[in-house]
Amino acid sequence: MAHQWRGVVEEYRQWLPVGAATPVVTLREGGTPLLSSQWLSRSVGADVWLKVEGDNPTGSFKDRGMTVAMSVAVEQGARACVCASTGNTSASMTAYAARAGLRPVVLVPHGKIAAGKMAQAVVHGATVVQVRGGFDDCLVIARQLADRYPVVLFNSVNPMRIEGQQTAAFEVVDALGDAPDVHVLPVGNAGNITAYWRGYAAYADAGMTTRLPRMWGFQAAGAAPLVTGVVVSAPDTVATAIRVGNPASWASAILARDASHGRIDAVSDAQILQAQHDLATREGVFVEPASASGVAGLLLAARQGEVPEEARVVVTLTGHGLKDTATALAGSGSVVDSVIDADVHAAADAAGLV
Ligand code: AN7
Repeated sequence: MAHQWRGVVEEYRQWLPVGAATPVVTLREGGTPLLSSQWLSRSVGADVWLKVEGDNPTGSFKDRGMTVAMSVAVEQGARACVCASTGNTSASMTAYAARAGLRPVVLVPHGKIAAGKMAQAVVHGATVVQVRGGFDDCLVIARQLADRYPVVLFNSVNPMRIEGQQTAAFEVVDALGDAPDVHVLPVGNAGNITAYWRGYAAYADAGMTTRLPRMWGFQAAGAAPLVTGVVVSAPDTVATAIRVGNPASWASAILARDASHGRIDAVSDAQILQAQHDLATREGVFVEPASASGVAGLLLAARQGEVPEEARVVVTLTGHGLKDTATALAGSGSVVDSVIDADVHAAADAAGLV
């Protein structure tokens, strides 16, 4: 039989805290494309690659951590799971919970998660609780529920999540033959920048790479506590996935930034939406707004003259554009350009071919 990618636990078992007896709960996540970007390479004067994490089973990078966290939770006898989420963690946790037979409970900020993500949690059978508040309020409650009731917490404060998310860094190195010079990604609750840094460090320690990348994280300007150094009490951005005012992995994100001689900066909503549009029209890659913030940040750094010439740069695109079509289509006016009778001449006319 032809080879099939086995999912990150089997592909990277030796690097992960799973044992021979751990029942592997997988949707064959990981193994995502690393695409060369001609557009960005030309724009910033470097060798730019896109790690397309929207191609994971539930449409975001969260699946990498979820397979490890769910497998370990099942091994330990968990019956129910809970998370706070801006949408992707809940989409992923509920899918893996369905596969494992656990009962999923999700806490989301009322009215502030994209419709596609909400649909995923509902369809996978979750109990969805909308909280009047933001993600940070949801996370406080999720922690308290896990402390007081028989339910396991699946946010990235669960260390198994970070363990699994390291595999994205492993895949980048396995594809390129070494670590890049710069790794760029969006930052919200700051679990992923933590995970990539640990992944690169683990590979470097084992002699799998000759260098460590600079970690460049980008937050949305209205939700940029790691840039300003203070908690944002009312974060706001069109990129709802990274609408976080008090990141759980604050300290480890700062560590990744400083140890790598990197940076964490902010990009505006307008820059995020422009980058989303450009990725879709120039590269054929449709990402959700949060996922475009790394690209917006790389372009910003290039305008500031801070992208090293000829550097090899990898940008993580964290989630799929189909999760939030409302935001993608807002501002594009009518969805269709014209409506005609079923007639080839009318079609040619409408298409501007005559
Ligand atoms: C598309 O789903 O936190 O800095 O609850 O969905 O590791 O938080 C999502 C985060 C970037 C930020 N891009 O990653 C959640 C959640 C997308 C995301 C991030 C998220 P972290």
